[in-house]
Amino acid sequence: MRIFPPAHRWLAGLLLSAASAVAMAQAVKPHVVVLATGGTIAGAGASAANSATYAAAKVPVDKLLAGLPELASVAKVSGEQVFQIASESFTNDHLFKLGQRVSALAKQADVDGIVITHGTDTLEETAYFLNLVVRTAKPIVVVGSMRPGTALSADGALNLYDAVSVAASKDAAGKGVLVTMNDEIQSGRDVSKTINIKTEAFKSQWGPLGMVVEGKNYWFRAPVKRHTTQSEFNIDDIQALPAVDIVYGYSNMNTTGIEAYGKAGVKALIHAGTGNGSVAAQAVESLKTLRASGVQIVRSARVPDGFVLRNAEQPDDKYDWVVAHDLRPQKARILAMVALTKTNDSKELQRIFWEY
Ligand code: DAS
Repeated sequence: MRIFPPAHRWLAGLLLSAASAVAMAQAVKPHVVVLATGGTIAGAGASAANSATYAAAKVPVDKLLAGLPELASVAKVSGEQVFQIASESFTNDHLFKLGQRVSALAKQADVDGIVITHGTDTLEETAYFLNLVVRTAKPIVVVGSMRPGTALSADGALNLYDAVSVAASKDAAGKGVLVTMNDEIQSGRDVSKTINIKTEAFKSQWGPLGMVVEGKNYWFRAPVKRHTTQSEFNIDDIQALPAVDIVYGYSNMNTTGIEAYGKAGVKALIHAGTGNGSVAAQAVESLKTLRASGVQIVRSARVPDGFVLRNAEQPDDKYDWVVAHDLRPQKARILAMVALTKTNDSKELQRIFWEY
């Protein structure tokens, strides 16, 4: 048997193990699918100085991914252009189609994680919807940006890199739908856009779940509300989303909006009340009439943080109303829509609002 001299033997061993390590790494890289829907992360401005004036939903997903070669070191990435819209224009139809695509991909054995690039305006609603109806423990990460990629100090590239990195991580599994913005990993349930022009726009009153820094996740808490695999809801069982709308409470409140939504045939009305979900005296009878006609009334609050106490500002038991707990009106609307696909019993709805 030919024996290599010691030095050559060591070098040959090193080269062989390095080559096999690279081959192994490439072969076992997680496969992350990026579903692009538009938004600022796909936006373009006239000049680098335009960090807030630009057109959203312009850059296609293949260009987004080509502009981020660093992704190759994190995962095997494939892209799909699901929509190309600004997210303020999302409809239930968009939500439904996206949910069906995410659910189908999550079932594929060759898909390890899913990223959705999305406008920031309604990102929180989509993230919560997917959190409720997609039955998978695989990481699903929704990501956007506050500045277009053409701007100075654009945030989209790092946000997208973080999203793919988290979606490729085994330790991100089973934590519900996640949102990566501004180095933070947020719960899709808890997070909202709280500032309309800063890169640190996305906050949760309960804090982020963790941070992602240079492709490594640092976790500090885990969700306690039901989600994904623990959910009783499944996009595969839902045929359509019912009409649920929101009325806003304010000084000099009137009943025009409440009555108009009643005539329009909503199945539930979210009341974004002042303070702890307070309802103006002049609006109570209209809401009671709507309830009596079979419409569910859900008391949320226009005040962003805290949670609405049942039977505090209003006799919810007596009026047979539901409280939205800590959910902001736009999130309460998502949960009410999903819940109504299963039940129209107000006590069941209240259970669902406690649990999700
Ligand atoms: N119009 C916003 C949207 O598409 C742009 C953005 O911030 O993503 O949600």
